[in-house]
Amino acid sequence: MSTPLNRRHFFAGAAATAVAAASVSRVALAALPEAVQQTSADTAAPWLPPGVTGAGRPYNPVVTLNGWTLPWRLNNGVKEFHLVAEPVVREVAPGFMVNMWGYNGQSPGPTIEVVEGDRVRLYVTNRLPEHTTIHWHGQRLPNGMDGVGGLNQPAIPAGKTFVYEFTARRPGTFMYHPHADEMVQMAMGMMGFWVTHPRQKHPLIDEVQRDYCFLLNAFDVEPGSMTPQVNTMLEQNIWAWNSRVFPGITPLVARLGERVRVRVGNLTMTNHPIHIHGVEFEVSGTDGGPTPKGSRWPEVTTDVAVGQMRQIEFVADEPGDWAMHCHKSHHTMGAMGHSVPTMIGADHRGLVKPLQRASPDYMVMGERGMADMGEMQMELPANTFPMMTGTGPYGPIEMGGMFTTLKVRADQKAGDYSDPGAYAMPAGTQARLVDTSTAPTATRPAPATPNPPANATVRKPAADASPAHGHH
Ligand SMILES: [Cu+2]
Repeated sequence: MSTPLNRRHFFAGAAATAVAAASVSRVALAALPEAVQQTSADTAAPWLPPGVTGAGRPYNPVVTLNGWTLPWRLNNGVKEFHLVAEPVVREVAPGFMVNMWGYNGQSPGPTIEVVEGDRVRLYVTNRLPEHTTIHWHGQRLPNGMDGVGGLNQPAIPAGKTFVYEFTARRPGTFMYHPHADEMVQMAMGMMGFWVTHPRQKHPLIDEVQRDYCFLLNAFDVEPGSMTPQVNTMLEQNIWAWNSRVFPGITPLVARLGERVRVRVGNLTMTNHPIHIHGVEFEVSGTDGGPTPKGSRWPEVTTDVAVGQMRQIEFVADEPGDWAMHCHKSHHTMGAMGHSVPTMIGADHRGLVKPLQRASPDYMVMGERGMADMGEMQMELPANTFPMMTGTGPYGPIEMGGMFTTLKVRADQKAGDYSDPGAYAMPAGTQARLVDTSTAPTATRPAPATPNPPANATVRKPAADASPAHGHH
């Protein structure tokens, strides 16, 4: 692969293990395809099938944030995949590990990437301690392949392998997830992305130079523990993109002027307004397929509701490091107890000493707001990531959770996904401190005179004779 890569953020391991059809013997083809495993939470380089005929028209592969694309093998014209449902340990942020359930070594599972019209065969091996299924969210397929346990198939027992087979009939953005003990299995991180590229030039699907995808997911992991609470409905404390939180989420990178697509799926239990700074985008597709061009309008935030997918597109025509995040401010925070009181404006300095005698770790939190938390690096239980973290060239960013950056550069090479570092702002284009030593003292207008002008009509309340309530 000729794509220049930054080794710190990318690996090419998946491509190396792909099996070209020509090299697989008839005997080997009768066996299950290799279940490729991934041990890294880094973002993999885009994966293109190596020299396989019948792969359909060349397409621009997607890049899964902090994820990877599952290699397939071609067996008699059928693309064969092998997913293994199993317990995994996911690095959610550097040094912060969570026990999850996922596929092939990671949560989320690998992205499945195929071309419209492909015949697809997916083996699913269950290494969980309980039964499972996979539902191929949004696909047109035979009813018996839809994966709802009990309704469309018996669930896959622990230790067994089922096979799903169908034709990827329509191009678009899809997801997969269990439809058996869903509440537990999704709370534990079982989900993955699916992209079907158009076979021919499609009137509603534009060519793009960058195509990113990620899932919105959420977990409830008590500070100091390693395993999610699966019964939590809404009060999760880890708001993640592909089971990663800022500053652990890879930035989206683009060369100035490139057209960029971002595909987002929501498998949390609440909606997420996804907001990008610096550009306007259009929703070019939903879970139901590409949107008619006349229905698109420019916006800078799009809400992705529970179970939905949105595909947005923009031209990256403003250089810089642009914030990209969920606009629910609690979703750009990290681990936090639910009972932190608001202390803004409360002077509780006299209470600190007695409290610290009882509880030596007690800290004064937030009497000037919570920004101090970004600098203070509190003592936290082991295996907890800080509430607000990530440092930019100008200080703490005070963000965690569902936050990353869109980095647009004139000198980023086509196909180069490596992090270009911090943006160098042209002189005179940054907000700056001004000298206020010679500024006039701020004055307030005097309170309104109690004597109204002679020609005004005033109605006074009869019972209340006290002076007008002025400003204090
Ligand atoms: Cu959100």
